[in-house]
Amino acid sequence: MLSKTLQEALNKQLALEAASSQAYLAMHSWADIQPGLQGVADFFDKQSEEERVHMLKLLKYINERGGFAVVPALEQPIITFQSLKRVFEEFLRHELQVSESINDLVDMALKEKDYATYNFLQWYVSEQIEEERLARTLNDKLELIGEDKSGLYLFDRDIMFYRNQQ
Ligand code: OFO
Repeated sequence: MLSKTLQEALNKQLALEAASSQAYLAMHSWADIQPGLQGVADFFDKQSEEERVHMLKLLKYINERGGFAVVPALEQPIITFQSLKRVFEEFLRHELQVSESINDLVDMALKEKDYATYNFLQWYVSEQIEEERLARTLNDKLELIGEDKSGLYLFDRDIMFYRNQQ
């Protein structure tokens, strides 16, 4: 049975995963209406779906352990961006925030000696390593490309390839 504190903390994480899904859906929509960014649009569509899966995993786990998973209210994420670079900076910032929150949860589970939750969270720990690496790689690439149009063309063309490599 989950403690009240852990239940609340896991529900906060559930809300953060839902917020990630919304944030990436907004990035998808922004990219979708920019000329030539279909690859980026598809990338964020997939990222958004994946975050929903992360949220659902938490929902199932909280309920399975005798808690009550709370579906959060939707907040509007950032919907418009000055540049592609800003989108990916925001993507990295978001993933770093998620990693920090997962680490705090792991810490809490250990302190409470809730090894089932500790074990459950390991999946998220590994996932965050991959997500952070992907976000950093893409930011580095954009830094190199700068304003170079052919570089941006290749970035958009190959982005799904980088994602599938993770
Ligand atoms: Fe990438 O945020 Fe979920 O775990």
